[in-house]
Amino acid sequence: MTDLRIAVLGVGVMGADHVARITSRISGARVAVVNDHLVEKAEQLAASIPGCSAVADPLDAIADADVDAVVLATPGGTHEEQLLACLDQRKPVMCEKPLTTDVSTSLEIARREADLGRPLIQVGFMRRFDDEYVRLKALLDGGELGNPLMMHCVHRNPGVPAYFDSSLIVKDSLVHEVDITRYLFGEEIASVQIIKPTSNPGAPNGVVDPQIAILRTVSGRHVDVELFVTTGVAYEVRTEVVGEHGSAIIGLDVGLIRKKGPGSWGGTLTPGFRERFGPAYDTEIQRWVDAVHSGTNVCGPTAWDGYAAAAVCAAGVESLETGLPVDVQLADEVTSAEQRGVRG
Ligand code: ISE
Repeated sequence: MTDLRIAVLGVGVMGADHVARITSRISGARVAVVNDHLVEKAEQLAASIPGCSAVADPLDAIADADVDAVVLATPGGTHEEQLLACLDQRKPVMCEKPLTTDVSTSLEIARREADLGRPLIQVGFMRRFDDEYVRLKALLDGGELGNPLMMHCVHRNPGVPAYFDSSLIVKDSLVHEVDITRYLFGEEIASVQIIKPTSNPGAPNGVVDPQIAILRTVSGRHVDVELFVTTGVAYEVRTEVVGEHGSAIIGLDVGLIRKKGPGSWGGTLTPGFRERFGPAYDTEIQRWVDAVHSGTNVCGPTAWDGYAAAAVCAAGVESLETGLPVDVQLADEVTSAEQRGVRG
């Protein structure tokens, strides 16, 4: 089997991470091309990887004859054009969330891919590859908790980049709980409400943080999410499902607990999402590489999942304004896409 030749577009935080993992931990693939709007950064990175070149234009990188597949880690605003180019070139693509930055273009992308008759786009909702979430899903699917009734989630970041605003807390952070709710419960989200508690004085001026999101699924299940992205403490993602016959919780961060000195004990806090979900990203990319080799191209969240998440987040952003529950508007194809079994 010859190595899959991957172009990584955008080599900032996530892209650089993917370049490192493909180069050192993923089998059956190598980074053939890198691209970034900071051309010098891409050139420096390419120079450190055998057989890799820097291509200045992302569309040229996608069209490059020496590229078999693409990892998109560019800013969301560029995804539409780059995904369309991947579809035109029939090249499999692992797209970091968001699929695109608005609902209508996300739907357009999912429809274009469907018209081609074969999946090419996987969306980077990495939690589906995390060992704890996989075990929680298996527990629910095995029926041990009976019918799941509620889910309580905590999503805390020690801090976020300076460009973060209140709506990004919905579209960039809550989007993970949106995807995991659809994944764990296997049904769509019908409405979203965002509640605004007293703001953290440490949050940048005008940014509503924390937020509480209330999601209601089509069958009436309740999901609440505490979103707090300026805690200054640690990366904390907890998920507790409560069912008819008990409950299950993940994300307690209980690694090694050490006792030291008089009167003190404790463990280590997780600093960020790359540390918390590092093994999940490795699994996600390895399985995706294997799926591309096998010709199935997609082994996880699809373009339809990316579109559905965008639709739920759009309702969330509307609720941020009004404080009221907002119904999610979904195109009919979402259900049929799931029935075709393309959902991860
Ligand atoms: C970031 O983009 C992520 O994907 C992280 O998982 C999330 O915790 C963070 O809030 C986002 O900004």
